[in-house]
Amino acid sequence: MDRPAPPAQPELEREFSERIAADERIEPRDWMPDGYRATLVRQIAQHAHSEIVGMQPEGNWITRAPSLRRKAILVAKVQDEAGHGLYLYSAAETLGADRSRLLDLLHEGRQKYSTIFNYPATSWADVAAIGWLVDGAAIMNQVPLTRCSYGPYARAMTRVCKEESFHQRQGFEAMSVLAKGTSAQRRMAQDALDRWWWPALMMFGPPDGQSPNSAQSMAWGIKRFSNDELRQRFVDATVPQAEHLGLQIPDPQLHRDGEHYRTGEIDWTEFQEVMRGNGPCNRQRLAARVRAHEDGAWVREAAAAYAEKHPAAA
Ligand code: FAQ
Repeated sequence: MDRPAPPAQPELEREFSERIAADERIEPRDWMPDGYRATLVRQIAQHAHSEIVGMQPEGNWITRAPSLRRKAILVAKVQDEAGHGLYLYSAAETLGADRSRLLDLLHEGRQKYSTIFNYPATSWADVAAIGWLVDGAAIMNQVPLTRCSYGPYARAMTRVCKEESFHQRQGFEAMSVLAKGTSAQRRMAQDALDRWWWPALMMFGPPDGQSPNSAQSMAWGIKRFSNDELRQRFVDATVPQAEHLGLQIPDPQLHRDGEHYRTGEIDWTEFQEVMRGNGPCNRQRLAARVRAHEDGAWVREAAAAYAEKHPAAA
């Protein structure tokens, strides 16, 4: 018996557009335009790379955490970040991407990771600031992604956001201990805020007029809010937290405007430079990542050999 002919391309495109308009989830076996698939692979890969490179600034402090309790929390947080990378690489695989190819692209500097992880964590207060500001910015950006039109990415984000919100709270708590501590501790906390504030604002990406991917990503229901909208939400949520801590946001132009706080101009030249590989730690971060990958080769080989011998357990 002859099989019915598959629907023609225009029909598939119309069906896809109708499903997006109806806010339905697109799943891996569904038809999707090539551009939609490529955009998701680009964003999810960049996000996964950010999680695993993002382990480095805080990971460097595990051996120097000020107490056993802080060390246990930090180990768990850094491990969570590795886990987030794994969910995200798996989500990219559902789109047909090859995980080892994505890692090669990262290691060759051909795929991006977040600019924020190219700044150094030079004191314990930086670990607190990363939790408070970097995880805070990450949640602001990622909560809307739980409603992303692509099912596997949205579901990964639901789990990631639960963990990130714990990370943010532990960062704020660690920051408040320093802010309420000795004058030296308060200085450390302020210094960390001074150095992480502007890079955290840059995490949301270029301003709306200079964000080439936003319009299409929003039309496809991948992004739900623009870069500037999310950045503004982060500023509005974080300024009162800094006031509560008794810390000063390092921006003389910061002012209240109705229900919002308006910041001074972000240095977009710095953002572009860091994105081009010229940030304070780009080379160091990539070299550490490549080294970790090479050092882990025996683990991948052992896992593959075990899976071959014991297919049921794989
Ligand atoms: N860094 O047109 P748009 C975390 C690139 S996870 C580097 O606006 P789009 C957890 C962008 O890729 C942090 N590159 O792009 C954690 C594009 O380049 P391309 C990561 C950036 O995609 C916490 C070009 O600029 N989160 O922190 C950045 O529509 C603590 C033009 O920009 C995610 O990845 C940047 N900051 O919007 C871990 C969330 N911004 O590819 C450890 C998911 C932009 O055209 C410790 N991603 N670019 O060559 C997103 O929501 C989006 O991809 C944006 C960018 C909003 C980041």
